[in-house]
Amino acid sequence: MKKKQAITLMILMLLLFFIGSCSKNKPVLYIFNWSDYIDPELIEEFEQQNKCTIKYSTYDSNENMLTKIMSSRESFDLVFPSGDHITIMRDSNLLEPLDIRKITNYQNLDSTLLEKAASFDEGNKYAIPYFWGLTGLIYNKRYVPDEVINSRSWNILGNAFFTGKNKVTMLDDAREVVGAALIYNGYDLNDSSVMALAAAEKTLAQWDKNITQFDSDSYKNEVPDGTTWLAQAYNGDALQVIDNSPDLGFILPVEGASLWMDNIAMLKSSNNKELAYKFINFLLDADIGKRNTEYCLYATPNKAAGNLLPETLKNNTLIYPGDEYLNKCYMINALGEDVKKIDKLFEAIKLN
Ligand code: N2P
Repeated sequence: MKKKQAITLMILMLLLFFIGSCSKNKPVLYIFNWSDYIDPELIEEFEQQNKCTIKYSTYDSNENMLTKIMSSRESFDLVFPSGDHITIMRDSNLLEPLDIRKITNYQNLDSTLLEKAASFDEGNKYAIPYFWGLTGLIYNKRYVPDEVINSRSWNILGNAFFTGKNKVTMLDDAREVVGAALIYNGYDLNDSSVMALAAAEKTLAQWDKNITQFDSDSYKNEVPDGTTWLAQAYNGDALQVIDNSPDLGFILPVEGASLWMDNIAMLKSSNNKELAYKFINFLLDADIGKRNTEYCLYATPNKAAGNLLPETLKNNTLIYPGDEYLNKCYMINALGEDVKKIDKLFEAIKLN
């Protein structure tokens, strides 16, 4: 009996050792992405297909992503910066030039959008377009009457209806907040001239009377539960929560909106570039891209994936607005040193 027990124990120990060494030997891919920006099922699928582990972390702004990358000892393989941050990170020598030959699904990308991406990534060397989108306003119809929304203007943020109620939020993002005020005043959101910023400052001082916080994530819970009634929001994030609640609405303001393209980029410091290439290629697969788009509800730059989308999604003008609206929108560009003027204005508003 004792002998039997000893043998069972030995087998158990061997088994544990085997399982332990297997998972230890599994390659690990470190991914750093915006929150709510991938269908979680796809992560599991990739792990199973490639017998690897994905360590997935999220951020809520380009600025926070960059700070963490520069300061943390953790090294990531793939990040998802917006266009202006591709330029900034490329110029800081943080990005790995991509070998397109290793990305066989690259041809699925829409060539028109690749041309647009070349405006922040000359020659399409460092960035693979992931999703593009626009920023607008999400609101809860249970609390905000139609009369307040009817103007469909950015200036709803300053409506006296909200004053003293602590029910309005804006994104924690200098380019988005100052950008909305610039667009409202008829300026390009990349305009950092004294005149443009003075107009934006005046508007923001007005809006700020209603703003309770600058936060890029909480509105996704707080607008549905009524803690917040109106919030500046990324279109896809807003549509993800609206999906579950008929009380919620989202508008793209009449004056126009910010337009951004987020991208997959590989860090120069990546320790697992081969696996990172595999993950990029996986995301660019037509069917995977379609499923990811259906989950995230952002516009896909993957033409093959886009073709597979259901008509309701293809025709959703809050995801794919027509040219008439897009012509009123501005892509957030890298501004070099001038961005400091925008950051300073934003910090002053936040301190108020
Ligand atoms: C995803 C938000 C990404 C949009 N949650 C910001 N570029």
